[in-house]
Amino acid sequence: MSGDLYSRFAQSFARFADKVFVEDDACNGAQSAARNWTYGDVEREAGRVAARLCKLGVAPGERVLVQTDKSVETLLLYIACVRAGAIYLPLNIDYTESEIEYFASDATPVLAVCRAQTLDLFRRVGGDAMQVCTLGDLFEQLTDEQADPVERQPDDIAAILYTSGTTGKPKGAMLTHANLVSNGNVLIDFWRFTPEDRLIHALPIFHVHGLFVAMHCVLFSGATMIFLPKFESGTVIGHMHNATVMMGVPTFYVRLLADEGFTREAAQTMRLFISGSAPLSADIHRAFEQRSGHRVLERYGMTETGMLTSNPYEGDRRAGFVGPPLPGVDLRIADAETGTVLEQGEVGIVEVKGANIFKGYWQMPEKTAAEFRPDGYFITGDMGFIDTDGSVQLVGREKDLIISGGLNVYPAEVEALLDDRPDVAEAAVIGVPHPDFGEAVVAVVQPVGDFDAAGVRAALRTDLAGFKVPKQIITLDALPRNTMGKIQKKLLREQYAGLFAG
Ligand code: MCA
Ligand code: AMP
Repeated sequence: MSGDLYSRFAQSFARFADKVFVEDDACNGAQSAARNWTYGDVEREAGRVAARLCKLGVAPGERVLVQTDKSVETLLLYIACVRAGAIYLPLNIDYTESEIEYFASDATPVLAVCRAQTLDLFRRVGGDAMQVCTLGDLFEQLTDEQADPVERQPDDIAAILYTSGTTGKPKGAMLTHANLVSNGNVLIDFWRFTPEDRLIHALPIFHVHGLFVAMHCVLFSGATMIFLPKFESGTVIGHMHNATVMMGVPTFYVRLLADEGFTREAAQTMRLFISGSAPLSADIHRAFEQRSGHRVLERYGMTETGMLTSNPYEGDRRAGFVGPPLPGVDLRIADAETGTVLEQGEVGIVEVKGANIFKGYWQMPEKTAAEFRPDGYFITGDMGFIDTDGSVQLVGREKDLIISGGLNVYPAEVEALLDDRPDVAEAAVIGVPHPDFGEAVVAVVQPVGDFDAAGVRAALRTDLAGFKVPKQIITLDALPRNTMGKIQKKLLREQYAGLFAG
């Protein structure tokens, strides 16, 4: 049997052909009507979409850029790309023209699939080199023709997902077929997925969490997913009596707790709640257990690596810990500067190795090399330690990164835009505790002349996705600096820690 991703999908298509794979929620928008999709339906449709991709000239190894709403059609497009041997490249629907322009020029896709409202934008951005069509048009052009699955090698790239960095432009993490197959197989085993499972899917499907962790767990195990357009606590609670598993970012758990409809009875049929992408506070972990009787299982991962650690399925799920490394993952703690491996209990940078670790950054060999140790360990940029029971606790990040509602914001990107403005002398962008998003983006600026914070936020929104725009801009006569002249972000974070409290 081939080790490529579609072959893994095909096992489920064959074994569970008549079983429901996706229960599409009615309100998924224009593309879909509410309906159930069996594994057989999905395989057939993916075959038709793959045939259309071939007609459009998408050859194995070519990139397909996708910025579309969450829908079953988007999911089918993903599966069809894998079937056609193409490289799937999903984008957050919140990305703006300048962001999309960069991804398109960097990844040089042969085809972009977008929403009707951004068709002109994509045509502008792509020029002659990239074909563009809307998801709706793509599906209208389908015929009964099926394309056979294209065999790929385990080391071939299945998807590229962009992640920003502390400096420079976003980097495209190349995820191979072997990366995705190995991680999916480990997870269904570790989290005990069976065909009887029914997963509430309320995450976006342009990130590793929603597309690979949640969706592959369902597809690999022959389970069913209740496919919701987005997280909305009332809707999720409404589906819970008929579900067994939910995966979410900590904000999902905060919002469930804020909803009085979330009770022990509501969660009665659930067997597992999984949290990741950002730290789940020990307080939320405890409050959730008190309310529902469930101990959330927290796990830790990255776009570049897939899932790395997980609290145990059976055994103690420790609040504030992300658990021991998953089977097949080698994890060590090292000194950030020297790379010396540290003893158990010592705090350092988390480094990892395993079949799930990505192939490198798209066309950035130097950046790739810089993030691996000579012995092949990938340097995550997360700081933590390993406890006596082997469980990992993350205590911070070496990288200057804010995680807001499970989405990464690199301060440098926002600071560069602010620093370019004539009404800003200098800016520091920091993350401060936020009751809903975990951390919120805040800008502290030294203004020049008249300064209109609301106007600046609106201007930033034209260049930045909404989640990156500072929730608040604070003005100061001068930014605090240390003796070396460096802005003291730590001091600012302490000073504004209570900004969103209460
Ligand atoms: C939306 N907004 C946000 C966020 N989301 N602001 C900060 N942080 C966010 N995460 C902005 C909107 O642009 C809008 O701005 C305003 O906040 C109101 O949005 P709201 O309606 O509250 O947001 P929402 O639509 O309810 O979304 C919040 C959310 C969503 C449900 C938490 O962001 C979400 O689904 N996050 C999950 C992301 C995820 O899947 N992360 C995994 C990546 P305005 O009003 O100004 O327009 S990490 C990963 O994949 C790794 C591998 C891992 O470990 O999992
Ligand atoms: P991304 O680049 O979007 O894949 O985000 C990966 C980063 O999310 C990791 O490097 C961590 O900093 C963070 N992360 C993921 N899961 C957790 C978790 N359970 N607790 C704390 N941080 C997490």
